[in-house]
Amino acid sequence: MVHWTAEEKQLILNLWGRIDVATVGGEALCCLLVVYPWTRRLFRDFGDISNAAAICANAKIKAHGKKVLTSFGDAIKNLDNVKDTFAKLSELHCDKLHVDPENFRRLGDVLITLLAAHFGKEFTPAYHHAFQKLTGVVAHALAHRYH
Ligand code: HEG
Repeated sequence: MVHWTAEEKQLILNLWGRIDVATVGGEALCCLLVVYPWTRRLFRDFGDISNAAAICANAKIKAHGKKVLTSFGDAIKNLDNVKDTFAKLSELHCDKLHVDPENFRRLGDVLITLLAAHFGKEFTPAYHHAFQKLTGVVAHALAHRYH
């Protein structure tokens, strides 16, 4: 089981409380689909996702990005029990959607890149470490059904 220090928890809660999940969520999903084009396959029925401009202007993509990041927020509320928190979501992503678990990691990396860009100097190595750990835990929990 993952152990969180009080400092790590505090860093995560602090930063999370200051982001707009709709904006960052939309940007994160947009970046994922632009940088890793094969992930677009899963979003074929979301309308026009044929190029970067279309993807980032697509309201369904934005709404879904918000949903994904809101769900990250649920993990943050349950840091000591992310596996159970994501049990149903893991079933959905693994059994039904067949998402390649590498993509959970990729989304986590995209998210960290966006946070670093947004917070600049404030995104110290301590924040980086805490968020690296968080995205790893989330990816691991979502991929649980594959293990
Ligand atoms: Mg997933 C649905 C969360 C990564 C593709 N994702 C969902 C839903 C949530 C969620 C909360 C809605 C579930 C529901 O309707 O009951 N996703 C989530 C998280 C992460 C993630 C927290 C974190 C890494 N998802 C992810 C990745 C892909 C993906 C990397 C694909 C590359 N998700 C995906 C698809 C759906 C969801 C295709 C269904 C969308 C739809 O048709 O509405």
